[in-house]
Amino acid sequence: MVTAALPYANGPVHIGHLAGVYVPADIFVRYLRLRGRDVVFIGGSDEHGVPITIQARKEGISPQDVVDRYHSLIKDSFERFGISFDVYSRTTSAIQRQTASDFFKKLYDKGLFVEKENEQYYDEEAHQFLADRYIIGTCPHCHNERAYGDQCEQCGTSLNATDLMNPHSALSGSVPVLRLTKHWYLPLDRYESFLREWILEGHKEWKSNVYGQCKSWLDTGLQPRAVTRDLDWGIPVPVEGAEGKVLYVWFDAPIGYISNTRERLPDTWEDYWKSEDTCLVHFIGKDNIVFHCIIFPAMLKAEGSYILPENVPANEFLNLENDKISTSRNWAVWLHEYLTDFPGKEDVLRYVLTANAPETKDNNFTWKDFQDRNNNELVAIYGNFINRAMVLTQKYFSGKVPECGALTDFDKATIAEIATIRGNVENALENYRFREALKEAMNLARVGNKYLADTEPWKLIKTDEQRTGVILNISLQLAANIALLLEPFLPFSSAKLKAMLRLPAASWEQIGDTNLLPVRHQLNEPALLFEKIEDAAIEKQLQRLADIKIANEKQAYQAEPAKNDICYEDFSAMDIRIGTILEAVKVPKTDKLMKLLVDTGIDKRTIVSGIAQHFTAEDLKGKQVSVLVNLAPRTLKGIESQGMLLLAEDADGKLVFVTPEKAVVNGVAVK
Ligand code: B3M
Ligand code: ZN
Repeated sequence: MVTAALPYANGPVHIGHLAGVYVPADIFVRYLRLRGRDVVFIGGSDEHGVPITIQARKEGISPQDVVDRYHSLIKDSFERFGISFDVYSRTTSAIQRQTASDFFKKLYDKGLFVEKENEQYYDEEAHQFLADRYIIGTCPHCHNERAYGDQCEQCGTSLNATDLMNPHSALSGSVPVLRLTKHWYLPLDRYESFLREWILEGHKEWKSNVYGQCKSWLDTGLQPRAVTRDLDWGIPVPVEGAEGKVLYVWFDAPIGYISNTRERLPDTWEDYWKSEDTCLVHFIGKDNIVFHCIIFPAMLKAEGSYILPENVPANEFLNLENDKISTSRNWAVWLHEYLTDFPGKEDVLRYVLTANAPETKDNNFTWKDFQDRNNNELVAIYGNFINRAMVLTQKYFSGKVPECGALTDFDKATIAEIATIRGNVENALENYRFREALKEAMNLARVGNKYLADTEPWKLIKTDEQRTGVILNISLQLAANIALLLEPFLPFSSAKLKAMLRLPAASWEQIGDTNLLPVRHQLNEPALLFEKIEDAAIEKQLQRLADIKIANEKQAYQAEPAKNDICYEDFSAMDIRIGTILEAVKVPKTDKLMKLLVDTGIDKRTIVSGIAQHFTAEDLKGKQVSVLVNLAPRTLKGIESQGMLLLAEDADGKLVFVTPEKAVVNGVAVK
C-alpha cells in the first residue's frame, strides 16, 4: 500500500511537488509492479481546510468551485507526467465523508477524545468563529500591520491569534470578540510511550531527517490536539452538540487514503489496510512528517483495526533558482505550463528532478542544470548509445538482430555489468535512495557507450562482418535491458525504446538476460529518444522568472516612512554635482569598499564608496553619477574620501546610481 500526500486543491502543482513526493513514489510503485508485487498506489486531492475557503472568498466563488477546478488540473498534470496512481480521488467524495465520520464516531464512542472549551475569536458581524488565518492584526515582533493569526509573513514568527495587536476580521473587518467554543481533542500525550517505542526503538532504519524530526517532537512532549474546527467547509462532526463544526483537515485528509482505496477496491480494501502481511509506505514532504509519523499513527492505533506505516520516506524541499518555491509569489515551475512549453519532455523533468532530488537536504532546481542534464546526460549518454546501436544495425544488418557467436572476455565483462547494476539499482530503490538508483541505472548506458567506443563496429564492418554482428547483438541486448531498467524512472522513453526494439513483453526478473531480442528479430526504424534543448528555450524560462521577481518586488515594496520637514536652506547647503568616474579599484582586504577617482568638474578627487558587491571596476569606469561634493572628508581604511556618490537601493537590495537623464558637462550642479 503506497500513498502519496494528497495535495491541497487550492492551486496547481509544481516541480517541488513532483520532486518531493510524486516522482519518487511513482518510481517505487512502477518498480514493485515490474517485480510482480501486489501493490496499490493511492493519491487524491485534499479539498478541505481554511486556505481553500480563503481562495474562494478572494475569487468570489464557492469552495466547491475552487476544488473542482484545481482537482481536475492537478489530476491531469499527474496523469500526463505518468504518475501511475491506481486511484486519484478527492476528500469531498461521499465515501470519504462516510469513512471519516465513522472513524471519528468510533473514537468518540470509545471515549478516546477529550472535550475542552476554550476562548476563540468570533466575528459578530459575519456570525462565525474565525480561523487563525482570518484574523489580521499587527505583529508584536516587527509591527507589520498585516500579520495573520497563525503567522507573520514579514518576520516569519509563528503566532497565536491572541498575540496580535489591533486584531480585526478578514471577513467583515470588524473587531472580533473572544467567545467560548467546544472542541474534541486527540490526547496525543497518551500515545507518547507507544510512539516512542514504535518509532525510536522499532524504526531506526527510517531516513535520518524523518527519524530526527520524530525524535525531537517526542522529546519535546506531545500535547492533546484539537481534531475539530469551527468552520463551514469540511466534514461535519457527527455528534450531537457539534453543529457548525467540521473535522480538522488533518484528521480528515489521511483518512482520504483509506477512502480512496475503498473507492477503487470496494471488496478487498481491507487486505491492504488491516492485514499483517501488508506493508504501508507514505511518500510525503518534510512539512507533513508529524502528521504521518505521529498524529495519523496515533489515530490508527486508537481506532484499533488498522496497520501502521512501515516507512515514511519524506523528502526535504526543492528550491527554484535559489529561492523558496511559493505558490502565493508565483515562484514555481507549474506542471501544466511545463507540459505546454516542453511537450513530449515529461521524462526530462522526471529525470532532472530525480537526479537532483532533495532526499537528504534541500536542493535547488535551475534551468541551466535542467538543460545540462538533458544535453549532457539524456542526449549524450542514454540517447546516443541507443541511437548508435540502432542506426548501425539498420545500416549493416537491415535492422535485423544479428547472430551472436563466440564472446570475448570484454564481451563477457560487459554483459556481467548488467546483473551488477541491476543489483545496485534494486538495493538503492528498496532503501528509498532514488537519486542513487537512477545514477546506477544510467551507468548501464555508460557501459554501452564504452563498449561501442572500444569495439568500434563502424571500423570493424570493413574487415569482419561476423564480429560486427556479435557486437551489435550485445549492444541491442544492452539496449533492451536499459529499457527495462530505466522504466520505473523514465517510463515514456522506455515505452518508445521498447517500441523501437519491438521488445516482447519482459519483466524486471529478466534484466541480465542477453536473449531478450531473438536473432533475426526485425527492429523498427530508429528515432531519437531525446533532443538537445537550445539556449533560447532556457532563456525564455529565465526571463519569465525575472519578470515574476520584478512584479513581486513591486508588490511587496514598502516605502520608508517620510522624514521630518526641512527648510530650503538645509537643502541648498548640499552641493551636489554631476561627475564622471575615471578609475575604480577595490580596496584590498575589504568586501564592500571601492576606491574611485571622480572628475567632479571642480577637481579630480578620491571617493571611497561601499559598492564593491554591486559593481565591478568595469561597470563603473566612465559612468556619470551624482556626487555630494561638500561632505566633510572622512578616512576609510587609511584612504581619505572626499565626498559621496548618490545611489538608490532597489526593493531587492540592489544599488542603482542616480545618473543624469542625458550626458551633461561635469561640474553642473543638482538643485
Ligand atoms: N494537503 C498538505 C500538503 O499538501 C496536505 C497533505 C495531506 S496528506 C494526507 O502539503
Ligand atoms: Zn512580524
